[in-house]
Amino acid sequence: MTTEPKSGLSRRSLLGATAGGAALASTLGGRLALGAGASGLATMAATSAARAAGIEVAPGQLDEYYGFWSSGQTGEMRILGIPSMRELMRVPVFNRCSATGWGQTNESIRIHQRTMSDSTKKLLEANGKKIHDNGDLHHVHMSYTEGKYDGRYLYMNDKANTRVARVRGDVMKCDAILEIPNAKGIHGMRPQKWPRSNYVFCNGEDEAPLVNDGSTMKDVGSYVNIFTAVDADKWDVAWQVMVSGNLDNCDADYEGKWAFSTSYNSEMGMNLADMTASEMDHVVVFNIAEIEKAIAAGQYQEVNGVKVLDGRKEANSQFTRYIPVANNPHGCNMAPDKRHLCIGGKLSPTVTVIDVTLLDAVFAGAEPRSCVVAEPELGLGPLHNAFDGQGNVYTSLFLDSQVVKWNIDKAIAAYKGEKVDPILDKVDVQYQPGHLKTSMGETLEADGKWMVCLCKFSKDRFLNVGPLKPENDQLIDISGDKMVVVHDGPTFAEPHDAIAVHASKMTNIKSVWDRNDPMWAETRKQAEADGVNLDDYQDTVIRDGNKVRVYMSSQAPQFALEEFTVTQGDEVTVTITNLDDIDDLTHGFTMGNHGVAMEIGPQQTSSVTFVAANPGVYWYYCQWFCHALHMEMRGRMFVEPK
Ligand code: RUQ
Ligand code: CUA
Ligand code: CA
Repeated sequence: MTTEPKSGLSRRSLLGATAGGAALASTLGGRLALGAGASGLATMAATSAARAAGIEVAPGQLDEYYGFWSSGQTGEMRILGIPSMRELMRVPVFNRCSATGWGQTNESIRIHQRTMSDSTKKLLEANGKKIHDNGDLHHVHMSYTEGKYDGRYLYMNDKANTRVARVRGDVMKCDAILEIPNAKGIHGMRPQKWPRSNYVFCNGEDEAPLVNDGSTMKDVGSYVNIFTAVDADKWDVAWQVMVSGNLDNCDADYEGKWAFSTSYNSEMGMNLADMTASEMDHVVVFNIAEIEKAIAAGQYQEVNGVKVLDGRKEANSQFTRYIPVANNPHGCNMAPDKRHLCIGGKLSPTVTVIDVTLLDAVFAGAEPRSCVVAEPELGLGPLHNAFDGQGNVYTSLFLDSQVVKWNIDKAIAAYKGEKVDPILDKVDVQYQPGHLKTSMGETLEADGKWMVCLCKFSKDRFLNVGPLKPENDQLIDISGDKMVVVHDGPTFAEPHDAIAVHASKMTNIKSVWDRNDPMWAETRKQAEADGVNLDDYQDTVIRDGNKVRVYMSSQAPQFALEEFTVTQGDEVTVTITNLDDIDDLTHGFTMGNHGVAMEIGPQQTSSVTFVAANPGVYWYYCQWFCHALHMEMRGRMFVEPK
C-alpha cells in the first residue's frame, strides 16, 4: 500500500500529467504535511529544466567541486562530486571498514589509539586500551589559511566517543584521532579561520562532573561543560574553558579573535522539560587573546593533564561573554562578510544576527545583546545558515521543510524599524532539512553557485527499501534569484554536514603513495630490525618465539610468497608492500576464515596481526581487483598443529 496525499490526489498519477502537473503543484504549494509528495512536482519540472540547461556532469567528465560529507553514526567521511552528487569515496575514520581493513591493520589501530598527551594515555588505559570502532561523525571541515581552504587537512568530530580526527588532504587517510579528556560528547567543531587553522574548536555537548570519577551522579551542581581548543598541528589539547550551560554548534570569525558556540541547555537541565524551561538560552563568545594570555601566565588549573580555565558566568572572566538568544538555538555560522554571525533559532522562528565588530564593546562592559543587529522571522525550525558571498543567507527550516533565502542588510534595516522584507525566496525541500552548504560558502571565496541541502527524511522520494530509508541530500542551483532544486541524492546514515571545496584547492592530492609515508614508519622500523628492506622484493618469514612476522611484496597478479607455515597458536603479522607503482593499482590481502582483510595501495605498506588458532590449510587472496589474473592472486598459510 502506498501513502497518498491527504488531498486525495495520487502523486504517481499526477506525475503522468505533464502540463497540468506543474500548475497543480504550485497551487498545492509546499505546506502539505510531511509525506505528502505534491510539492515534489515543482521540483520534477525544475529538474528537467535544469538538466536541459546542461547541469548534469556527463560520463567521463569531472566535477567542479569536491564535497566532503560527514556520515553520522556510520563514522566515516565521504567524498562526493558536486554538482553530479556522485559518491567518489568513503574514508573510514572512527569505524571499522571491511574493504580496507581500517580499524584492523596495525597502521590504523595505532591511529585509533593515538595518544599524544599523558591525560589521553591515562584515559585509554582506563578503557583497557579498547579501541572504539564506532563513531558519530557530524561535522567535517577543511583547514584554512587566511580564511580560505588550503587542502592540507580535513577535521571531524565523533560525538559518540568524545573524539576528534584529522584526515590528510594528500592521501585521504586519517592520521590522528584524539579522545578529549574532561569534555563529554564533542558535537560542534570548527577550525580557526584566521590567520590559519592553528586550533580546532570543539564543543562538549553533554554535562558531567569535572572530576568524573564515579563519586556522584545526583549532584548536578558539580556538572560542567567544556570548550576545547585542539592544537591542529600537534593534534593534542591546547586548552579548555569551563562554561555555563552546554555547547551545541560553533564557529570562528575571520579575524582570529573569537570563537562562538550555541547553547540549548543554559538551564543545565537533565531532561527535556528542564532543557526547554527558560525563555532564553545563549551564545557563548570566547575571547581567544584573553584565553591565550591567561594560559601563558599560568592562570589555569590542570585537570587530567589539560589546562583548564574557568569561563563560567559566575567567574566573571574576560574569557567569555554570554549573549542571550531565544530558547534552544542550534546552528552557528559566520558570514564571509567577516562581520555577521547567524544563529539558528530552532524553537524560535528567527535567526539572530550578531555583528562581531561590536563584541569588543561587549567585553568592555556593554549590554550583551547590544551586538545583535537583526532577528528576522523566517519560518519554522530554522537550523543552519549558508552564504553566497553576496550578502544573502540560506537558512534551513526544519519544520517547514523549506530553505529560505534572505538578505542580511535588509534584515538589519527591518530590525531598525524600516519597512523592508528581508525574505527573497523560499523553496520546498524533501524533507526536513538540517545542514545546508553552499559552494565555498564557509570561506572568503564563497561563490554563490550551488547549495547542498541535507534532508533528514526521504520518505516517498525513492523506491522503498524497507523501514530504514536513506536520507536525501538535494542539490540546489542558487546562481539565480530563485533557488532551483536540481537533484535528489540518497545517502546512507546519516550525513549531518558537508562542505563544497573547489577542485582547484586540492593541489596536494596524490595518486600513488610515497614509499616513505609516515603512516607505516613503525612498521618500517620493525622491518629494519628484522633485516627486511620494505622497498625491495620481500619473501621473508621471521620467527620470534610464538610471534611470526611474514614479509611479502605484491606485484600484479602475484604475492611474493605462495605459501608460508606457522604453528597453531602463533601470533602472525603479515606485512605486505605493493611494489606496483601505477595509478589505481590497489591490491588486497584477505586471510580466509580469520576475519582479516586489508587494502594495499600502489607503493603502500600495510600490516595486520592475527592469531592462527586452528590447524589446517588457509588460502589468502587479493580482494581488490587488480589484473586479468586477479582471481589467481592467492596463496596458502599452513597452520601446523601444536
Ligand atoms: S547538528 S541538524 Cu550535529 Cu550539525 Cu544541526
Ligand atoms: Cu592483486 Cu587483486
Ligand atoms: Ca534551553
